[in-house]
Amino acid sequence: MNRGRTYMALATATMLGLAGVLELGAWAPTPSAAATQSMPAGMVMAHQPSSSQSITKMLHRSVVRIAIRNFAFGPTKIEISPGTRIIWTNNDSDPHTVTSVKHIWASDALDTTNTFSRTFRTTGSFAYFCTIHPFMHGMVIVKK
Ligand SMILES: [Cu+2]
Repeated sequence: MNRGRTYMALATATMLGLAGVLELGAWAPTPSAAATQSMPAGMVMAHQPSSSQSITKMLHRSVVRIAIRNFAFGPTKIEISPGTRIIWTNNDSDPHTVTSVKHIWASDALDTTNTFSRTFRTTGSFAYFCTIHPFMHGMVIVKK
């Protein structure tokens, strides 16, 4: 089987808007074959693909930065302490947004080098995505 060709097919499927189907698997307890294969395909190229299970712990910091690069939030899934301010910076030439899945917050479209920040004061899990590219997902976990 030609893995490269499979990646290309998945990347093409993503461009055609099937990303919604693929990304559902990314947050499932057991990542589906489609989800694990889709990660290195088009979205995360120069960037080390983080597994859907990995959580980057950035506890007890006042400020934490998340980069938006190659159509992905990095780190994708982070754990912070209450009161931490997160600053997202768009490093892509395409615009992106940082938008809460539950409509708790919504950024404007960020042009290249633009930033968006939010201070997380309450505990919980906060999923977000890019409204322009809905396959771009991130998660902020706030834990005491
Ligand atoms: Cu985007």
